[in-house]
Amino acid sequence: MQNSATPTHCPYCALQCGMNLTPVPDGGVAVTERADFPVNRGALCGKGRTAPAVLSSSVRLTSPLVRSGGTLVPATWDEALDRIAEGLLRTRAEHGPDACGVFGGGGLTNEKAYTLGKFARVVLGTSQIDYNGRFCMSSAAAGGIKAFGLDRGLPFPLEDIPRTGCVILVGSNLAETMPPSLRFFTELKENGGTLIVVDPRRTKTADQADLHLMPRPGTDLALALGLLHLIVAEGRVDEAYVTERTAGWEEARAAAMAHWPEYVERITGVPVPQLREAVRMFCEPEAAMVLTARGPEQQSKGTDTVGAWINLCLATGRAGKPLSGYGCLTGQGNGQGGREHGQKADQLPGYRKLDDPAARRHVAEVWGVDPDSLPGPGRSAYELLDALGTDIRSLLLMGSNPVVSAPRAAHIEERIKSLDFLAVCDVVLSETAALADVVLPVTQWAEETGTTTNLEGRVLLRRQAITPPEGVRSDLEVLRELADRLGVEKGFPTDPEEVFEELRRASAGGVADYSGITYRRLAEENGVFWPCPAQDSDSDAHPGTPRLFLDRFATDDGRARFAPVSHRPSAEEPDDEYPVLLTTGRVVAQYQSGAQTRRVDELNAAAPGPFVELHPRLAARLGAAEGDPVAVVSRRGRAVAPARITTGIRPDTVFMPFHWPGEGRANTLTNPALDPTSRMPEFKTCAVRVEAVGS
Ligand SMILES: Nc1nc2c(c(=O)[nH]1)N[C@H]1C(S)=C(S)[C@@H](COP(=O)(O)OP(=O)(O)OC[C@H]3O[C@@H](n4cnc5c(=O)[nH]c(N)nc54)[C@H](O)[C@@H]3O)O[C@H]1N2
Ligand SMILES: Nc1nc2c(c(=O)[nH]1)N[C@H]1C(S)=C(S)[C@@H](COP(=O)(O)OP(=O)(O)OC[C@H]3O[C@@H](n4cnc5c(=O)[nH]c(N)nc54)[C@H](O)[C@@H]3O)O[C@H]1N2
Ligand code: SF4
Ligand SMILES: [Mo]
Repeated sequence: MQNSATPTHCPYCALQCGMNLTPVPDGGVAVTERADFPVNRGALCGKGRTAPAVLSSSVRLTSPLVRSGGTLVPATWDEALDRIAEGLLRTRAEHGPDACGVFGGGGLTNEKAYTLGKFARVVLGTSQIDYNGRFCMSSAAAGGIKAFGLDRGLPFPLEDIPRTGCVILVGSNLAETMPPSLRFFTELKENGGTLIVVDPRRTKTADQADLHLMPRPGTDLALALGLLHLIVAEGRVDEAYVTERTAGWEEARAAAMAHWPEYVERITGVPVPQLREAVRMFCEPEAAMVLTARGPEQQSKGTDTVGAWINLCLATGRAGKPLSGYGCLTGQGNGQGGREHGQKADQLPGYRKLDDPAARRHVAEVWGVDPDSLPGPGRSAYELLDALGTDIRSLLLMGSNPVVSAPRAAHIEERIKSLDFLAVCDVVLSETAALADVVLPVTQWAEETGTTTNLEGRVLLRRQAITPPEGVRSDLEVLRELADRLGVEKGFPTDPEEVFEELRRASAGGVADYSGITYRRLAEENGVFWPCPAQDSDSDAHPGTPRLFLDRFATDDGRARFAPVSHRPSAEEPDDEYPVLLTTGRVVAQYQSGAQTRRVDELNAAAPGPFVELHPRLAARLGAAEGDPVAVVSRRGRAVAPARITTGIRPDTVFMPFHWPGEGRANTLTNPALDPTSRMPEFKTCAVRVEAVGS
């Protein structure tokens, strides 16, 4: 490969920080600064900085593995691919195409996500495909589509944040989950703007806030309704904007008026004076933003909750205007693009709907198949995992580690074990790969080229910087080989640019239109925002769309829709048996299920294992001291981890990060209650009891 630095992007989160990869004498690469990418301007978190460690052969898979006599043993690529083809063909012959499941990931490049969706529909003929993004931002996507007619995480670039007047950051701990982005918020404050953070914990992010609201987990819907009530009561509604650019205000207004501040204080625990202060800070400046992340979204009422926060923006005229708006901070490396090109149960490329006849015709033509041959929508991620071993007998999994990351994980682990056949493509032997019948070792990030779409909707080119180790192949090569073996010899190119060219055509005219984007443009322009439709000639190329909705929303009539929502309790509220609320999330040094970051020494030293964060009052009741093991018990199971005692959490709440398997696995406890629209599980709220261990 090249000897000089290759400009590319981080393999982990949705910021997709720019970095250079420079070859080092022993054959690997080092991460060096790349200052020209506006999102991070050279800054990186520890995960990005240490990402090359996961390229090393010492931690990764370099040979296919097949199960033989109960253990995984090395095999040739042909043996392994033949076994997968046999497994899938047998399931299809015995139980029909819908007994073959496919599970993808929001970390996969656009090219991989697109090809995986096409593989499921065209080669397997199954409707049963979904992906881990369902566990991530699906409630914000559903809320955004309802309100604006379109889901793009941020409708503006991050660089707009420092110039607005106030940001309400709801359930985001971006100081730990997207550290370089904190700069935009410190610049906001330097410019005289204010930051409100809504989080039941006093996080590193909340430390930066001018006002920190600390609601009980699962009560953001009521909180937003209470703020809207005050906005109406204090005469702060932008009536002209509401009339001109929105629909549904009367119903939303009536719902908010039923949530008077004292009632909201009782539900949320946030004192009325703080509600009033938040309204003042949000309404006084010219422009303001609301940004949500997983805190309010990973709830069984996540979609309605997002709707309630959008209502605040609409009532005050803070959407579809410069420096104002609602945005969702999407999480995974390709969390945005991964939800646009067809690995989602109900979706075709270009953010088209699988049940829309025109969309089916368009995509079927690009794919060269009969529209009637395309299956309909399938099950959502949790429902799909829950059907393993019963309706779904074989699974092909690419880019997720559900044994650690799925809700009610002990049950899902059992479902996975009950499959007739499991094939996993991964770079490392994850906890889920360890259960597979066949594991295929794939190339990653620095070893292959591909595009991702970051949380701003900016499509980016990740360039190959090094030659992959011997023995691994790309996900695209895997899908091509399997398609061949399943009798589909055409339509599965392995060159990412060729796949992207097809994706452009498949997305043309769709909501997420990439047809005007080329690899050449991505390289030259440092990313292009979608929608970017193709134009007749290069000279009038579409510039891309950094800012959405300035003239109209993407609804049929161009108006945004208020959400007619009311408070409702979480699926599980505390009771005598389970009196405490558990919420879950992340720490800065580990990523997701930890499959990659738990293999990096520097990150393990910083975050060696799980813990239970609890308030001193709760710790005193248990007789637990700092570092003592405590057990957290829910209706799903029991987890044990050391106590971490802090006054920075509500006394009625405990917090566990979810990055580890084993005894301290947070997802042993979590509740798979699903949001009725987005099918998002309630990762952020369940009832537990906390016990001292060994006393
Ligand atoms: N270090 C690191 N960074 C990451 C990731 C990682 O695993 N590790 N993952 C990436 C991905 S995929 C994602 S989705 C993002 C997630 O990014 P974030 O959403 O910032 O991460 P979380 O820690 O899951 O949740 C954020 C906060 O929500 C709070 N919270 C819990 N319950 C509630 C509630 O009911 N209401 C409110 N308002 N807040 C609540 C938690 O206390 C937590 O501080 O991070 C991305 N970046
Ligand atoms: N309790 C609780 N649980 C949660 C959450 C929470 O807040 N609380 N958050 C949820 C959220 S937001 C998310 S996004 C999920 C994420 O959870 P997971 O879906 O488990 O995500 P990762 O751990 O990133 O798993 C990605 C896997 O794919 C592999 N991989 C990386 N790159 C590639 C590639 O290019 N090709 C292939 N084939 N494999 C690759 C990695 O090695 C890893 O094993 O967890 C969810 N689970
Ligand atoms: S913030 Fe996200 S994209 Fe940036 S270096 Fe860290 S993990 Fe990578
Ligand atoms: Mo996520």
